[in-house]
Amino acid sequence: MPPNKGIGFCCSIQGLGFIAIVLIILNYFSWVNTCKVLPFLKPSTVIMKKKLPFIALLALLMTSQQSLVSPVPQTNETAAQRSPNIILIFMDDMGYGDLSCNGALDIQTPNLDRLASEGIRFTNFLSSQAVCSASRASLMTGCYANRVGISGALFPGATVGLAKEEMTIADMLKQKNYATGIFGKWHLGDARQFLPFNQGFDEYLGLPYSNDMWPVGQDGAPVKKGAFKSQYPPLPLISNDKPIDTINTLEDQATLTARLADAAIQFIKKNKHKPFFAYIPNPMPHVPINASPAFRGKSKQGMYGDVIQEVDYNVGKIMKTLKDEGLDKNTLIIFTSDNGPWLNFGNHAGSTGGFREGKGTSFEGGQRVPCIMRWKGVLPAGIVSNQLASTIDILPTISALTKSPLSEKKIDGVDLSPILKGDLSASPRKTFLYYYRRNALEAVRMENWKLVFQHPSRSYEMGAPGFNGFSGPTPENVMVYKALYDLRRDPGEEYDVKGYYPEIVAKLEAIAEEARKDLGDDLQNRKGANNRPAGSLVK
Ligand SMILES: [Ca+2]
Repeated sequence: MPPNKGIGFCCSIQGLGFIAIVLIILNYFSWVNTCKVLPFLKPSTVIMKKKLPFIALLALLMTSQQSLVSPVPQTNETAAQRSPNIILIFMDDMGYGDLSCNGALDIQTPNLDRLASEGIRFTNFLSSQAVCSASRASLMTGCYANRVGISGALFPGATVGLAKEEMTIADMLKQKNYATGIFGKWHLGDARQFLPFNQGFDEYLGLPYSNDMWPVGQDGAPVKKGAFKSQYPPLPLISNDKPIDTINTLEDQATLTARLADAAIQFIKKNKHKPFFAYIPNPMPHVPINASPAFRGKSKQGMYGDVIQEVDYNVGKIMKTLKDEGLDKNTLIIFTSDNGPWLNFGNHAGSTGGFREGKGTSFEGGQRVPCIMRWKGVLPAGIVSNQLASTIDILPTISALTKSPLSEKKIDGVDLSPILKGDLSASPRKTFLYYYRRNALEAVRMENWKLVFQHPSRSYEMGAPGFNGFSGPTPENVMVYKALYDLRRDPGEEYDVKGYYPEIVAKLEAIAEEARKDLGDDLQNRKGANNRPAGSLVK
């Protein structure tokens, strides 16, 4: 029984008793007063004894009528009417093409495929920025990351973090008394004041930043003194506000996926009687990757495939827990990724599914990510949405589904509910801004059109990637020139058609100009009017 149902029941009993007593007293005095006006009637004890049960019964009947119009739902509540539990699984560097249902070769993801077949799979879903901290700031706040002052990937000991004044999904759901837990990588500031317990989460088990921010080399051995990574402390595993363990070896890395999924499952079981929000930002498949021994050698795509298959297995465990606990029809599961694959790690990176470039770029390979949403019995099953949508839309969509008030501060996400109701022609998101680096507007999108502005970019196309955990070269300042791509015919962003569509270019330029006034643009040395500062340790 959900808690609000229990509260409603208790309230109506208390109200019933209270109103009955008031009515009995009022009726007694009214009887006495009537006797005074009509002296042939006598307020004798005998008459009152006969009258009281009748008055009490009348009072009870009246209060029963009262409870029928109570705003608290008492019976026949459907899953759609209750506040749904939310499970948000957020992968790290997983590519669009890493799921069987998105065309992966030699990686089997039967549980994620089943999740998709029982819900909605998005094909045009964008991470807000192709890098960890910026992407997570957006997911948590429903804002472009530059609006909330977060960019890039924060390093251990960062003096900034997500400002406490920003409303996270957890803060938002706390307004509706959700139990909130995070099981995975936070990466929005590792100083105590920026940790999840200061951002609306009741429980936290996980890493404060990326799993490669440790004093260990790409060969898996501790780095020598003076090497770049020797500045990093041992990688802590944090429980709530205290480190409880350190991740020192590749074998330790292999334990993360199962350990965090098991903690999430315990949280789900513990909170099955109340609405809960479980945020599971999996540290894998960000390098250094490793799978539990039971999964090694099981995929045909080497260690990377093994890691994805272990993630898939644990998603299946979470799905089974929901079914066993009777929570299936009252839980929305969202599965997506923070950015595209880190391609210079070669066979230890994922697949973009054919999109151009990868993580750390504003091309589609950096930002197009897998996304599945399932809420059994409420969302339509087995549909595919090709409409434009983004991780910044998750917060306002959860707000709409749970009737949780949004922040009073400006946000950028839109409510995807029309799509979730099965209207495949609904397109709540018309445009998208591809900001990257600190505050550079590298491209804008309107429907199928993407206008890329001239900017220096990372590129993976300059040489062969690395192998078996070792990285290849990634030049960061390869100049990209202004171009218009029609993603409908050219999803790989290969040929520029701006000469054919000057009116489309003009519309996209106008969208960019509005964005520059609002949020600024480092490429044009423009300051925005509405950027908010990150939280800072420096006063
Ligand atoms: Ca990432």
